[in-house]
Amino acid sequence: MKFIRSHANIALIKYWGKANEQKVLPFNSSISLTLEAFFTETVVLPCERLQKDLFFLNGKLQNETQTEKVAQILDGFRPERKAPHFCIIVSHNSMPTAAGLSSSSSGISALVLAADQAFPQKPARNLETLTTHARLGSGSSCRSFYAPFALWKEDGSVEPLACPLDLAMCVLILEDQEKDISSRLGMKHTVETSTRFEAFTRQARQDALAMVQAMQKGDFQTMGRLMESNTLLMHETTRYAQPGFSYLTQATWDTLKALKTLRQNLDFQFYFTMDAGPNIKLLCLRQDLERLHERIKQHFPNLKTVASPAAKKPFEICEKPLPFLIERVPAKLFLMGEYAVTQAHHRAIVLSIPKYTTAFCMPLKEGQATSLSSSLFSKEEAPNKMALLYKAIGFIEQDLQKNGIQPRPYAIHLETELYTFSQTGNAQKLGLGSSASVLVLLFKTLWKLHGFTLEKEVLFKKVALFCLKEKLSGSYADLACCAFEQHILYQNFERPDASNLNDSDEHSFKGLSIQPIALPPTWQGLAYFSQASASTEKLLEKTRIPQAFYEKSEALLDAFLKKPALEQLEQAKSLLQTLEDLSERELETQALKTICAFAQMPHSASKWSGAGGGDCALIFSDQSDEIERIKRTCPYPLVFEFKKER
Ligand code: 2P0
Repeated sequence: MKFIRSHANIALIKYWGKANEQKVLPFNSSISLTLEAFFTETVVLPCERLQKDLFFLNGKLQNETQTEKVAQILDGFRPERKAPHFCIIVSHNSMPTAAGLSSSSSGISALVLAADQAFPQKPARNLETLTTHARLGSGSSCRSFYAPFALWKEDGSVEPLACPLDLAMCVLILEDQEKDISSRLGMKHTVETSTRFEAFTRQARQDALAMVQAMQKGDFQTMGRLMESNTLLMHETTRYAQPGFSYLTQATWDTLKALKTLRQNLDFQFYFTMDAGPNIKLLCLRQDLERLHERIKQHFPNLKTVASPAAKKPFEICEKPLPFLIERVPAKLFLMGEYAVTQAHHRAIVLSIPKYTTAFCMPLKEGQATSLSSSLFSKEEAPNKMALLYKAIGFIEQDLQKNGIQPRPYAIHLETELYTFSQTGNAQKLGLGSSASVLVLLFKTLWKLHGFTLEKEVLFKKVALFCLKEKLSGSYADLACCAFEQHILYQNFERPDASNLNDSDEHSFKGLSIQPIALPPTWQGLAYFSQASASTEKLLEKTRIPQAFYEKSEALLDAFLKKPALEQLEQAKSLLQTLEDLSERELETQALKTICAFAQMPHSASKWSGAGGGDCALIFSDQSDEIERIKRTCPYPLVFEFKKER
């Protein structure tokens, strides 16, 4: 995977205040030095299965506010902020974030370059366009497009600056915590209220001109002095804001004092500057960097320090493996045998539907906390469903340990196509087996993360054992279909004694049989969503199913396996209808009836799939024109189309 590495820049002459907030145009030109050791590496990965952007910074999934900032920048590059243009954004900083170490300059420039790479344009965007995008995200980031020196002018343009000197910086990290007042807010407050702001701008404009001249001449002393007076003036503006504030702390002032003493005793020069944080950056000639760093470490043994030469190039592409696992599991619909299959030794045919639940999983470093997030569930069901997933995670980790594998931390995010989302963002299940999909997916992904691709049957058994332990009802045919990822003939197993279960123990799955199966090659089909969700569990609680039902179901299955015919679907539907009286529930809802009525044609057949009372209805035909006619006229949402095999 191609990551963009972009370097942070430190201002020698500061940008402090926007003359035009919307366009992010500065009051005065600023000048910067781009640093080799301070960088951000970023990749933007458009992912068609995502329903929102996922932003991982230093291995942590970021919250909505942080993600929104990134999303706004991506909006400048992608066709639309909707599927299939949502992205995974993975970013790492080499330095602490938002601590006045200019992480935003490298962060935003890397993001802009990575977004440009993810959504290329013809003809390619030029540097001016890219720096404009960057500037809107963070003013200073537009200077990171040049190295070692950049000039950002009042009209918004950015250009490289010439200087014969080879420079470097030594950074003294007094605090690496995020600052209380962001530069953006601090700057705005200063512009609006500081009595010293105008004086600063006037002086900074002159400083910028003088700096360019000193740089051209290679006059290091003048450059250093200009840099120091400029930073002191900038920090003075904040103290004269109303209310006043300062990014500098007592530790900054104490360290500066000690540095001034130190520099009197050295036979080489260095100069200081500070940005929107208490940390101090020392500018020196490249040839003096190591000695300066040594002296600083001796003098301030308790401080964290980083020495960095100036960057030669502003950004580069680095090839790295994507620290990410993307796994998916398809959905299912019952073709026949539902209900009967809830009994051991009875069978059902379950169709695999290529609508996916997807896991995005990022391995983390030892000591980082595992996290689970998902946009899968409706608000009402989320707490229960998430609790079940956490239990599953516990179960999987125990199982890993039992197998001699130490579980590692990770951040996992789950997305699904098995829900529709209303305008209000509320989720509605499509009745395609989302609960089964998500469980199978979790097991599949977490084992993969630890280096193991589970065989389909092993995967099924592991998930089934967890479900047995949690006393989850049902036949588990849905789990099998999701694990096998193909149409299956499933035969249910005798429920074992839950106290002693083992996935390699045949006794735990007595009677189980899972066989892949194909639909007749001439069949075409449509699956429609009735726009209501149903629950088999509730139905089963109430209904005593007569023996004859099981026998008829098995006979139908045998007939289908011997010689499939469309009318068998109608027969399967009639059989389900017999449960309606027994269950005292409306199984064939008006919506299911309406959908099925579209199949009243010579070469078509229909049935509802699963519990009844909602979910989906299936229509099959061996005539394309009938299928086309139904497709044109049926007003319900089509969730999937089964194409004829060629
Ligand atoms: C600079 N700073 O020139 C100055 C000196 C901090 C102090 O540019 O509002 O994150 O996003 O344009 O670029 C930091 O401010 O601010 C900054 P926005 P940004 O490096």
